[in-house]
Amino acid sequence: MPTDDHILLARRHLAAARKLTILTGAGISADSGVPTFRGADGLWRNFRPEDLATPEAFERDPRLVWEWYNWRRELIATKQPNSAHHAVVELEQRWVDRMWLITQNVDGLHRAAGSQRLSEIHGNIWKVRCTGCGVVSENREIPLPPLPTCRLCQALLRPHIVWFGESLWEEEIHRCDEALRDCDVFLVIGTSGVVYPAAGFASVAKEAGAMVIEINLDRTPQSNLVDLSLQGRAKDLVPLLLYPA
Ligand code: BJW
Ligand code: ZN
Repeated sequence: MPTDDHILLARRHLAAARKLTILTGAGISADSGVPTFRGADGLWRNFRPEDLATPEAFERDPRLVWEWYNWRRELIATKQPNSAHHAVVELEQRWVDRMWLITQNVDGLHRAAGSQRLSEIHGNIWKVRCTGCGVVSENREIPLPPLPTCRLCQALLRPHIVWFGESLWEEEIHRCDEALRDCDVFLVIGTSGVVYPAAGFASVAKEAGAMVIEINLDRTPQSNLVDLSLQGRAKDLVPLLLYPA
C-alpha cells in the first residue's frame, strides 16, 4: 500500500485540477473477477493473441474466435462493477464536463457503473459489427450462434472490438487526444502500459503539462515516467481519492 503522504499528495493534485482525464485497463476490472490479459492468470497465458485477437485469426477460423468471445461474454455477464468503477463515476459527477474517461476495457463495466463521458477505445464486447454492411448493434445474447449473421444482409457478424493490427476509430482517438492535451491531472488505473496507442498516452499528457498519477498492483514500464505511482488494488485506492485533500 502507498503511504498516507502519497495518497494525500494525489488528493491535493486532484483537488487543484480543473480538468481530469482517466485511463483504465484490465486491472480495474480484475477486482470484479474479470481476467486481465498479461497477469499470472491472464488471458494471454492460455490463449495466443494471434489465434484470437487479430483480423487474420477471424478470417482463418471465425468459429474459434466466436467460441472465445461467447466464453468471455458468459463470464463477464456474471460480473458487477466494483468500488473503483463507482469511484470513477463519482469523479465524473464532481468534475461534470471537465472529466473524460478513456478505457481500454471491452467489458462494459464502466457504463454499467454509470460512467457517461467515456471513450471505449478498444470497443465493447456487448456490441457486434456486420462484416458486410458495417452496421454496429448492441447484442447481449448468450451464447450467440457459433457463426452469427446480420439480420439486414446475412453477412457474418464480428465482435465490435479493435484487434491487434487494426486502427482505432479516428473520432475516438481525436477525442482522447484533446482530453490528454488539455488535462491538469492524468490518472492511469490498472493497465500494463504496453499496448499502443494507449501506452503512449501518459507521455502525451505529461508533455502537455499534466501531473500523471498511476494506480497499479505492480510497477509498470510507465512507473518511471509518471509523477506519482501508487501501488495497490484499484478497488482500495481509487475510492481513497474521493476524500478531501
Ligand atoms: C491491477 C489489479 C488491481 C491487476 N488493481 N491494478 C511496436 C511498437 C508500437 C506499436 C506496435 C508495435 N507492434 C505492434 C504494434 C501495434 C499494437 C501494439 O501495441 N502491440 C504491442 C503489444 C507492442 N497495437 C495495435 O495493433 C493497436 N492498433 C494500432 O496501433 O493501430 C495502428 C497500427 C497498426 C499496426 C501496426 C502499427 C500501428 C490495436 C490494439 C488493440 C488491442 N486489443 C486488445 C485485445 C482485444 C481483444 C479483446 O479484448 O477481446 O485489447 S489487446 C489487450 O491488451 C486488450 C487490452 O485492452 C489491452 C491492454 O491491456 P491492459 O488493459 O493493460 O491489461 P494487462 O493485462 O496487460 O494489464 C493489467 C494491469 O493491471 C497490470 O499492470 C496489472 O499489474 C494491473 N492489475 N490487477 C490495480 N486489482
Ligand atoms: Zn449486414
